[in-house]
Amino acid sequence: MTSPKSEASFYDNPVIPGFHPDPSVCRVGDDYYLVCSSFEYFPGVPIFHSPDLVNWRQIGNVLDRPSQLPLPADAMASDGIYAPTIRHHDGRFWMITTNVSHGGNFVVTAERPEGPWSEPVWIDLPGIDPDLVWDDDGNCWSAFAGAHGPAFDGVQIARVDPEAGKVLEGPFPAWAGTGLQWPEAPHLYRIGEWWYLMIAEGGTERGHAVTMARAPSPRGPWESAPGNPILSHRSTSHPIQSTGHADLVTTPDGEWWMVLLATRPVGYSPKFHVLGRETFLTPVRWEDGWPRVGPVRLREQAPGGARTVEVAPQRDDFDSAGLAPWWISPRSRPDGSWSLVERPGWLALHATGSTLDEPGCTFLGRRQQHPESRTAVLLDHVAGRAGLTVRLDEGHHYDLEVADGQATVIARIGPLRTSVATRAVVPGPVTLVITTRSARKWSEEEERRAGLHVAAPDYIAFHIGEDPEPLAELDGRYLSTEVATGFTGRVIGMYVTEGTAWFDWFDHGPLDDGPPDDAERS
Ligand code: 6LW
Repeated sequence: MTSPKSEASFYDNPVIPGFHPDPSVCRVGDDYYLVCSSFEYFPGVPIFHSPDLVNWRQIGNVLDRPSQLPLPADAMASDGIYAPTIRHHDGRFWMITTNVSHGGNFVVTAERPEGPWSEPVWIDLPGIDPDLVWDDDGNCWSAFAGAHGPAFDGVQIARVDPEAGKVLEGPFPAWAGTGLQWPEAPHLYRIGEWWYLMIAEGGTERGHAVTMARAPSPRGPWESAPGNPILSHRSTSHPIQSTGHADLVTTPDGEWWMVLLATRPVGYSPKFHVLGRETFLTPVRWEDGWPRVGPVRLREQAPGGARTVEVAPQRDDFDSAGLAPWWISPRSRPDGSWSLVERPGWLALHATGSTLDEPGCTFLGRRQQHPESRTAVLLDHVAGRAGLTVRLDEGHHYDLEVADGQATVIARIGPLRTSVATRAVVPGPVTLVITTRSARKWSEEEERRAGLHVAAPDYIAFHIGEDPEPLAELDGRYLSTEVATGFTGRVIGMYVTEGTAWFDWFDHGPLDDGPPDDAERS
């Protein structure tokens, strides 16, 4: 149910919060479609629809069959599917991306954006971040980030047949950027008399930048934009950082917009980010034949025609025939490890023998989408070991686990695994709650007694039922990309490592009670 539509004059960034990096967007008539990287998670390449570039709804996943997403059981965290490109041409949707764990670059197509998408057509292009664009003669060109190294550290271009997966010409070196490290994320656009090549360089962390060149043809010669980088927040104190990996789109009225990845670091020096790289939107204006962009703002003037709509409820009662598209699992979701029919209205998860510390554990989760969030589940289990966890990967997760009639908070940080707190609970259905909060500070009295300033810029609290007193509170820093490294972001989900567990509902949304003030806690 959404509220009556009203003209939105502003929108808030990120437009797709949570770990949704490397966005690529296209428009078909009045509708926009956007895809993101998904790495080791299955299903892969989430696809979103928007009527206005501001309000996005996930309509499925492009790679929703194991045959489209072969991932070795031991695929490393943050491997798998890197950056995708989505385009619409000749009445079809085209998506090209890279499976760095199996096979490399491939293309899938679909008549409708929600699918079904085709089986992969593998294409013998090296490198990552492949793009697709067609010229007026029907030739298809693909720019991609060449394998970094002495041969050519930059973007290459090839003329391809994406239907057959053939390389028809090239690849040949195109442009190596302005000299920053890691030239990647290329997108080619035919605009007026020019071919524009937009890339990211500087690396996907704080040095990230968007740069651009143009040429009379995809074969070059490439002229670097006089104002490069056309966008970067590097070396600024801006609350939005790592701006890069962008794609351009026009509205039906001819406005130019850019989607890009960026992060929202928290804390002090050094800052850290926990939601991964998120999808942001920013306006583009053209001056003297080159785009001018940024700075990217947390609140921005909306595109013409944007509407204010209610955010869809984030609670899942598991009373549908299938799983909602935002549910993801690392590497695979084996048949038999989950069911929505064994106990109508309940999700059943069956252990596979693996634990959260290794690939193969039965886990179903969704991206954490709010810096301050509350996630709750109702768990019923007769015997076994199950719970709710917030994870970055097998080496970095905090678990609220129920087994043998007790609830235990467990912290796994790299090689260290610690049971933090335990409390007996009544066997039978129990509500597990994980909240992520910011700016947990000691009281002045606590700081005075300890003689030092202490703060947890991001922390995670674990509650049983509606107990206001947490079973434990853990520092969120250890579940950040700066600690875990990698390309993903926090995912919060249900798991079982012994026996079977039933979950009646799962609710994830912004924390509505705000961070507890010290008075509540002292
Ligand atoms: C992606 C590359 C990058 O392929 O990191 O931010 C890789 N840039 O373009 C994974 O996201």
